[in-house]
Amino acid sequence: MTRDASILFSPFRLGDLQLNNRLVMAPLTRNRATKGTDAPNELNARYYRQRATAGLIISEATQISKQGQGYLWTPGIYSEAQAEGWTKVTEAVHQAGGKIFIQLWHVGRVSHVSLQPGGAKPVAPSAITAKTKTFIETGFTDASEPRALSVEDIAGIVADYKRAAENAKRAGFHGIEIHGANGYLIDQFLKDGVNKRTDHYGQSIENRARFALEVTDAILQVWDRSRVGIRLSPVSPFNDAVDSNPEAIFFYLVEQLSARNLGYIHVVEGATGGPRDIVPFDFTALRKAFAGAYIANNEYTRDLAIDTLQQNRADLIAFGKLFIANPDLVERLRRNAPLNTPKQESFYGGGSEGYTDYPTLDEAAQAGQS
Ligand code: 8OZ
Repeated sequence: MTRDASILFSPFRLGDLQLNNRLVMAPLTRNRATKGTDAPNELNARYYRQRATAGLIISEATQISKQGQGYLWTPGIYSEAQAEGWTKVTEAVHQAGGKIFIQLWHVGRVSHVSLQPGGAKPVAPSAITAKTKTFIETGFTDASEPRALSVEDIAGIVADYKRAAENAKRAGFHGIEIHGANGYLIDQFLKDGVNKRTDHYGQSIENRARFALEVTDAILQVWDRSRVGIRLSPVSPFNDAVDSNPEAIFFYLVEQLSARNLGYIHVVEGATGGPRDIVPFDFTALRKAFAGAYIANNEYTRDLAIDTLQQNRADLIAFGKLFIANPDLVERLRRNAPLNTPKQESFYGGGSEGYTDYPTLDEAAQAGQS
């Protein structure tokens, strides 16, 4: 098949929502919320507005509760100040003609006592410490030992998701993405390397998927099904979350989500931010098992995005690092123009540098002339 870039810029209908193109801004942790309140601010609004030509923006991961936080200065959506801060962001994106979903996040065991309410232990399906790092006042540090959740605790967290979903509606988002990927709480329940529970949340596939589906169902009480998606990373070992048989658990989960007519699944294909072929997994079959839209992610290039859409292996393609470095990524891909290089050292924390100062093509051309 001849490669034809026009498919990248064709509109897509996600339920009743018309997306202007097939290019999604992936959720990206940037650690630049307001210190003290973890509320989004004007700088964050500017950053998202700059990227509003994406067909859909997924917000950075946003904690549903203080307990759900695992890194410093990530935004929340559980307080009034946070909901007001997000309203500034959504208004900026709407004014620029964009669409934005919020990614709802509970980190589970990927946290540190210094970030937890009252210095408590982080929570997890089982009391097993994650071999991973988190980010606190003194820099990167080992995740703390967690405590295992009780059944009552789990019900409380599901209620926190629902309240966060209500707050997100008031804050003007177009929809919700549930963060079910990358070794955070939902993924910790799904994967048998982490979940060692012996109650009805552990062992069998149905039991390990229960928490993900309870969270989904709570959010579907607040939002129309076409406005809700979930991000999954079936084979990613990120944050020390692995499963002995990813196809079994993830096909079951996706069939259950399909039966609920969820709007989309957003799949990290391979190791998060790393090799796409780390473990054999039939992502095309996963897509076929799901009735809604499929957003593909992980190390996509322009060519791979075109090929994947042309071969009908995805509906939408999410770009992470390329959207950090290129506010006008859509225009650059349209013109097949050179891309700015992402600066890793300014990904997490800081101010406008490496955040809102990446030039557009037009800005770069003007700077070149002067
Ligand atoms: C990088 C640093 C901190 C958090 C994810 C939310 O991987 C994250 C994250 C990524 O989903």
